[in-house]
Amino acid sequence: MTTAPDAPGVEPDLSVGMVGYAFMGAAHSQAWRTAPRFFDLPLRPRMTAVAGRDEARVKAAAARLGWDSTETSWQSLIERDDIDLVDVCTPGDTHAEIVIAALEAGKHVLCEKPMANTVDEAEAMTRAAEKAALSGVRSMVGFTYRRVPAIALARRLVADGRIGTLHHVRAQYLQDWIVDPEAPLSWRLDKDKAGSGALGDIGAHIIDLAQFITGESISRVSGRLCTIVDERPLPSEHSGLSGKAGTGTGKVTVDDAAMFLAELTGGALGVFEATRFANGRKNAIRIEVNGSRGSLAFDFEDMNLLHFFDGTEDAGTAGFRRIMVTEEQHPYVGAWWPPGHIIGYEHSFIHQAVDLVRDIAAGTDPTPSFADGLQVQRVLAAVETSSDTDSWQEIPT
Ligand code: SOE
Repeated sequence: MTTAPDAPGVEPDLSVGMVGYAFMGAAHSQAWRTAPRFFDLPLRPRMTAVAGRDEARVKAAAARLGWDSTETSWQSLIERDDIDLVDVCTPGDTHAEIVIAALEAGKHVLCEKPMANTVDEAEAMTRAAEKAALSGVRSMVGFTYRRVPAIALARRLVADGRIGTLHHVRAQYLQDWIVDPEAPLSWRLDKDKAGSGALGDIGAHIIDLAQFITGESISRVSGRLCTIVDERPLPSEHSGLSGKAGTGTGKVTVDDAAMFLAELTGGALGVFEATRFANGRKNAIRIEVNGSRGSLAFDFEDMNLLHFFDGTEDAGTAGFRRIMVTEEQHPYVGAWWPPGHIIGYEHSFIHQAVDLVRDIAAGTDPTPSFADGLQVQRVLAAVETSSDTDSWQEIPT
C-alpha cells in the first residue's frame, strides 16, 4: 500500500489501477470515487492509473472518469510500484492472463464477471489467488448484484430461517438489447472474447445470486441454449451495448438465450432463464425462493423492494409484504439517504468497493472469492455440455 504521511486522521492510500474503461470501467470508476465519500473506510482508494491500448481514448477516459494517469498496456500498469490493486474490467478472454500476472506481482485483484471464459482458466486463476493469499494478497470476483441491499436482506432472512426449508428457486435475467436483428455484433456476441452469450454474461449473475441467497450450491443441471439471430451487421466503430451498424455482416458465435433446470445441494429444485431477447425487459433480474415457512421475491427493475410472504401468519390476513429496503438497519443503506430515498444500479458497485477495501485492511478474504467464481464457471460449463449432449450434468466440487 502507498502509505500517506502519518497525519492523524488521514488513512493510508489504497492505490488502484484499472484495466478497461468502457461500461464496466465507468461503473467501477464511479464506485472508487464515491465509496470514501459516503462510507468510513480504513484505506482511502486513490484512482492512480487506467490502462487501455488506444492512447487518445484512454487519456480521454481518464479525464472523464477521474483517473490520475494512464498506461497503454496492462503489463505496464502491473509493473508500476505505486499500484496496490488491479481492477480488471476487460472482456473475459483477457481475464486469466491479466489477473494471474497481477497476483504474481503481489497486487490485490478485483475481476469482473464471469471470472473467465473456461473452467481451465478459472482453475488457474483460483490457484494463483490461493497462492497469493498466503502473502496477504486479496482477490474478489465482481458479482455486484449481491450488494444490492434487498438481495443482501434476502440472504439474511433465509439464513435467519424466515422461509424455512428451501423448496424452489426461480431465477430469470431478462434483457432485450439485441432483440433487433440489425443490432450490430459486439464482443459480447463473440465466443472467443466472451466465452458464451446470455449464459455467461447474465446467467452467471443469477447462478451467483441463487447460491448467495440460499447458501446452497447448484449440484446438477439440465439445460438448453439457443442462438436466435446467427448473423448480424458488423459494428461501425464502437462495439459496446449501444454500437451502430457498419458495413458487412459477421457470425454470432454465442447463445442468445439459455435455460436450465437445477438441483441444489439441499435437494431443492431451481429453474433458471437468461436471455437478451425478452422484448421490453431492460434489466429484469427476477428471483423468487419458496420454502416451508415463506417466500421471497425480488425484481431488479424495482430494486429497492423485497417481497416477503410469511407463511406462519394467519391465513386470513397473510400476503406478500412489500418491504422498502431503505431503512438504516438494512444492509449498506445506513450510509445513504433517509428512508424512502431510493438508490440505483451504481450503488452495488460502490458497496463492492467498500467491502473489498475493508477486507484488504482487515486482512480477511473477500467474497465472492475466486473459488466461488470457479464454481459458477463450472455450472456454466455444465449447462453448455448438457445442452450439447442432451443430458443431466453433475457439477464437480
Ligand atoms: C450486459 O448484458 C450487461 O452489461 C452485463 O454484462 C452486466 O454484467 C450487467 O450488470 C448488465 O448487463
